[in-house]
Amino acid sequence: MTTVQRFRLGAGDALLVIDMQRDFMPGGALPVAKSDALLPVINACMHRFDSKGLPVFATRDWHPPDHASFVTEGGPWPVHCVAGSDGARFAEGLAWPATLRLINKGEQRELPGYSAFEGTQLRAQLQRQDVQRLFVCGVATEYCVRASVLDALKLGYAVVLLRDGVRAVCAQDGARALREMQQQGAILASPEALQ
Ligand code: VGL
Ligand code: ZN
Repeated sequence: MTTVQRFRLGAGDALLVIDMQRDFMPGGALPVAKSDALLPVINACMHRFDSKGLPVFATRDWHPPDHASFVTEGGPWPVHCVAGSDGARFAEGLAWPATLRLINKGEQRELPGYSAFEGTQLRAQLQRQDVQRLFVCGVATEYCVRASVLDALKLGYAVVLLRDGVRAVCAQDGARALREMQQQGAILASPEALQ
């Protein structure tokens, strides 16, 4: 028998939504398969946090046009999420809370910018709000979700990864990243387990 772990949300908890932008949706410049299926799951999670007065953070991949990760610059990725472009806009259909805290990342040309903590004010903002536990969802599991989760764990945050709230570019790499994050201390939870 498996026991379903439930999470009672309260002070010290925050939701972190990673890179739910058009370029990562089906049809975008760097599509993540079935990432649009995350929209209702993430909307439900955002509503749950917001209705309890708990903070919701959202990251945007927000690159300069000559970012070093682009194929045009010798990097691995198609040009994506150029700051201010259509592809960098949030996916249609997300019900953001009025109090959404926005974090731009990947703004420095030479840095990969996978992690929500790299070159951003996220940690300072979390400290200001006394956040100790982060619930994480978004894309892509094996890149920006992974890097953000591993950094959060290193910084001492408890991390709950929302199953069905994340999608990978490559399913196999995504599964490996999930195992790695769990090994490093992240807990995998179903969004329905949030109370
Ligand atoms: C991402 C590849 C390049 C992500 C961002 O959001 O996971 N992946 N830039
Ligand atoms: Zn990127």
